[in-house]
Amino acid sequence: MAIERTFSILKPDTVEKHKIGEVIAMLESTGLVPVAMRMMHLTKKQAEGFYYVHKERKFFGELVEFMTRGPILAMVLEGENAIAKYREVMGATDPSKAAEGTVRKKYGANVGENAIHGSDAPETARFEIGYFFPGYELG
Ligand code: 3AN
Repeated sequence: MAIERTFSILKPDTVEKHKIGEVIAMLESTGLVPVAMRMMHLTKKQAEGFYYVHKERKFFGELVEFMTRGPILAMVLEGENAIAKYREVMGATDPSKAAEGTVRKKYGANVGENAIHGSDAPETARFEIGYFFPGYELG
């Protein structure tokens, strides 16, 4: 299996609840290593650009409002099979359907406020990492 990089956001709800450390510990315990981090408060325009694939969905406005209500922690995670492994540790989009031991099961409130974001495929990871991190910051 290959070493991959994936993109992660600890969403405003996780930051507000002071669970950054606990969530990162969960990720590190599965072998996902943070190689870049940036804490920032997204503007409306930045959040809309990041989630442009969802712009026609009925929850788009709600999603942008949530993602801009407070700071987030954006990260690049590296590890073996990182994209799939990270999706597994994140858990299902709806925390009530997420498996035991996943981040969303433990920290997600509902399908909107679900604690964490992660890339779902290699192309998405490339776009999302590039959206937040210039190449010169990554080894
Ligand atoms: P995932 O984050 O698990 O890849 P997506 O890509 O289907 O899920 O959705 C992107 C984000 O949009 C989710 N993380 C969630 O915050 C939000 N979202 C998805 N479905 C809903 C919904 N029905 N109502 C509100 N927000 C939603």
